[in-house]
Amino acid sequence: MNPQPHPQPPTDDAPARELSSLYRPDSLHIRCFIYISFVLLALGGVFGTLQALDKMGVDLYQFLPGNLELYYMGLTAHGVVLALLFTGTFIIGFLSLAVVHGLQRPLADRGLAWATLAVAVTGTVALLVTIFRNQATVLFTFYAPLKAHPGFYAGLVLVALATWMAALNAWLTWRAWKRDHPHERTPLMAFAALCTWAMWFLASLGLAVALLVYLLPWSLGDEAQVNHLLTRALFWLTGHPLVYFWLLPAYLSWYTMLPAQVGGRLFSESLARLVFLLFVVLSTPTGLHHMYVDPGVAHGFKVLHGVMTYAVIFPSLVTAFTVVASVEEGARRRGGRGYIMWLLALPWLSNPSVAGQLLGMLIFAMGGITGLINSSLNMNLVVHNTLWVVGHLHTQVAGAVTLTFMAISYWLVPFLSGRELWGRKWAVFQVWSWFFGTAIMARGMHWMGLASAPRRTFLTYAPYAERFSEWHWGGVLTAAGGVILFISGGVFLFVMLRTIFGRRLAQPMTVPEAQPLMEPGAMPRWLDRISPWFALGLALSAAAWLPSLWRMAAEYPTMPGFQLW
Ligand code: HAS
Ligand code: CU
Repeated sequence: MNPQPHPQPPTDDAPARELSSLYRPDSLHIRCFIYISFVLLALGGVFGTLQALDKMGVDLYQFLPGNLELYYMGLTAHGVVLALLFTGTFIIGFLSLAVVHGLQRPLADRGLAWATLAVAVTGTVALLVTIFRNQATVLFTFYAPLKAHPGFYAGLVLVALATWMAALNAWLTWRAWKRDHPHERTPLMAFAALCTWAMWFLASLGLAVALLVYLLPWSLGDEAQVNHLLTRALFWLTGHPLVYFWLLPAYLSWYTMLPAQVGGRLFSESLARLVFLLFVVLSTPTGLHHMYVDPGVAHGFKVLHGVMTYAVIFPSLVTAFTVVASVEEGARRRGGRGYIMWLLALPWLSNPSVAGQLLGMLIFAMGGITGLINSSLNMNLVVHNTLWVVGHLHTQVAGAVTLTFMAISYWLVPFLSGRELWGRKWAVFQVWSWFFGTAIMARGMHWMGLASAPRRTFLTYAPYAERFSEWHWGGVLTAAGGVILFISGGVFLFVMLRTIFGRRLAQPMTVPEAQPLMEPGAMPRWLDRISPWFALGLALSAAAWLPSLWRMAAEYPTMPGFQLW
């Protein structure tokens, strides 16, 4: 494999094909998704700060009016709005752009694209209304037998449907492209987006069954009882791969965009494709690692899912190698030298889009290690249901994923809106403060979790809390990190607002797109096909889940629902 000559000199703002009329048909609805995601980020973030302060014994809820004073309602809002809605809306917008740019054609069905937006907004409104009317304080995992208003489950159905509609549009666009280019390989950026959609479609079948067959009819009163173990398992069938649905768009950026942004090339396109395909196969047969301590789940299946979880770590380890190698190549082209000192040649302080993604990767490596600990069957017994898990999830989804989404926004919003990025220095401050805020908050949470502090608990008024003096400094760090994140999130939204309503760009921008270092022709054909891998993923998931689900459905007792609020 010969390295290809690199046509352009290294720059911070990556070169790419310039075809602005290409994006015009889809630009508005993509922008709608991205801007809605920002509003949701602001809404969900406020509750996060209040929760972080509670860990230090500070209760700001008491000053809020109406239902907003309710901790567990706020916790539900925080999880649903950030983990499900902010991520979902940003991802639909961003993956749509990746498909359009990757295939160099507008989305196949513009009507479907607008219908996707309408369905997503309707679902979001249904969720927000039921949560804020305090009719759905069931947290973002909505475990039965906690019973929410039917509008809550209907909202979830609509949001899931919107993701399927976006996936369908991506697939229709690819099919039309394939008709015109029967012998060409799918360009990597589009391929990565399509793999993400394929993985998510397979994964979300569990959620669809849980909602449509069990939870919605039960909340409507058609069924008096619910099988809570079965619906919880169905939730985790989707719930674990859901985290990869958040992660893979970040990977898409790290693989196909970031190398160009640092003036380098993608180390290996074959490895990149293999990573995305392995996520299609391995993401779904893993979710019982969230139920290691649950009774009623056969031990052998817990072990199997544990082993499969270790298998799905492999593509992330490959990513650590491939992406860092690509970034290193860029750094060396910028004059970086030495084994480690090349890192200094990266634009840590001048390019917020690059710095944010690099910092996201750094924090992701830390969260990956805590993920390894969680997935070990016996270690999990120590950390399950403690604040440790909350520390882990914040390094991953608040750290790696959200920071990467913010970093992407620093070029994406100017690109889509045709406006100059306002306040580059503020943006640099923002990504660094988000990094430190997440790291400090997660440090506090891990610390408290190891000292047995429970998750999902209003600790300020927990009568036992004051007996645990080891929680004190962990709580202070958690609160301090939460406040830093609040400030950083505010700066992000301010920069975005000033950008959206700011000065027009002097020159049109382009989408950063990394060229491969190795000859693309050397890539084997089997790395260009998704359907055999999808079939393998389906078979593995069926083997890993169906016997357990069958037993739960047949043998586990059902019970009526209740409301704790
Ligand atoms: Fe997790 C719980 C295991 C990844 C999110 N996880 C959660 C929950 C969430 C979540 C939200 O096995 C809580 C759910 C709830 O409410 O109950 N997780 C794992 C494992 C991985 C993992 C093994 N999680 C994620 C990702 C998330 C996420 C990604 C969101 C985006 N997780 C668990 C388990 C539980 C769990 C158990 C249940 C715990 C319990 O008891 O409840 C792996 O996929 C992680 C692999 C990642 C790596 C890191 C690779 C590093 C890279 C960066 C390279 C950069 C470097 C720096 C080295 C191995 C790719 C170079 C620097 C430069 C600047 C150049
Ligand atoms: Cu998981």
